[in-house]
Amino acid sequence: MSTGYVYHELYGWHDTGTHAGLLPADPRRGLQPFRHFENAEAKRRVHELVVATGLVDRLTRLAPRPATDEEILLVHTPGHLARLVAANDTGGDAGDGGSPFGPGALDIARLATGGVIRAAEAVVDGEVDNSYALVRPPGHHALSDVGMGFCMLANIAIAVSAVRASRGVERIAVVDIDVHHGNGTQAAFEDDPNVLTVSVHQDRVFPPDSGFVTERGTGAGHGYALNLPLPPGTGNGGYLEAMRRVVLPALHRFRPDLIVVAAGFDANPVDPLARMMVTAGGYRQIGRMLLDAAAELCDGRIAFAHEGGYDPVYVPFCAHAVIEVLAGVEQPFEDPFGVNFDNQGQQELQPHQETAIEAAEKLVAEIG
Ligand code: 6DK
Ligand code: ZN
Repeated sequence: MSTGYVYHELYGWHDTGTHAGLLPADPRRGLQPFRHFENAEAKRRVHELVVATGLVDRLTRLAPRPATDEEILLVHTPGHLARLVAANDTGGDAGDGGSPFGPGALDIARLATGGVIRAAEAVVDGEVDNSYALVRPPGHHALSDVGMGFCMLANIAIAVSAVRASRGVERIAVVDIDVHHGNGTQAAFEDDPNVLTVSVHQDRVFPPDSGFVTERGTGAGHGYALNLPLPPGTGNGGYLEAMRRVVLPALHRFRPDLIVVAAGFDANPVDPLARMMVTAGGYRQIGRMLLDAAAELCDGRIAFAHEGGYDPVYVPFCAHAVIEVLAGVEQPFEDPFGVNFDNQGQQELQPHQETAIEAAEKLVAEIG
């Protein structure tokens, strides 16, 4: 068993500046400078935990390389790339005013995308059994012609397109468990029946007007985009039921050659950007279910790419649990917060959560 692991110090150097929450700091409006929600801390501390517990010794380090123009243009328009190139000396914003970056950020974004490509290629080539790319900036909101939601380049969509082009992998399923809708990945493959995108997220958080269960892909891709918007407050019970009744059956019907996971950890109980309650123990079980599905469906070929997750204290335990599962660690490192978070009220499936799950469950049968 070997698990590929991508991390680069430069991921921590991507500078999102001083924002007052999600708005540019502005004393005239009472907006005090503060670090942007998407800062290095949570992700750097994931890496530090992976090193400090010794988990890193059980992983195969994979060095990322920058994604090329050719790879980026598999998903993005020349105009989008040109804008990022033009802003690379000065810094700028990826598109929505909430996705700032400093000088040289495109170089780091290329290394993040290249890291996800490396993680996927290593799995497809059989160099490793599975892989985890702990990258920054994130990617699942970036559209072909514009960045948004802290994302500059569509890391996963580009990696999926790259392994299809370079390795001839035909059918790829992307499972997005970030608490926000994976709108960018969905858009990239909207009309493509060979890429299944499944997104489980908190109902209408970001983008606030997408991720509805009625969004199912277009043209030949109809049925191959699946969305499960869950109500705020959903915990381990609701998420595991969503896995059992929607995500796993969808994967079994689709029969992918490779699974890519958009691993966001912002559905945790103390995240500043969402209102869910998935604990490290919950993430561990989700990771286990996805790994088992990969074993059954595609010789275990599964690559994880890190997305969101903003609490610097708790996110490391959530990601660490998933990486342990990938590496087949038998004696897991104990999540010290588990005793508190695992036993909070309404961790079990609630009726209104089940209603949301049923709506998506009905659509699974139509995946061919
Ligand atoms: N932005 C993510 O975790 C990113 O999915 C979440 C992005 C949430 C942005 C919320 C928001 C503004 C606000 C003001 C102006 C513009 C944009 F991509 C991931 F990192 F994974 O309201
Ligand atoms: Zn997110």
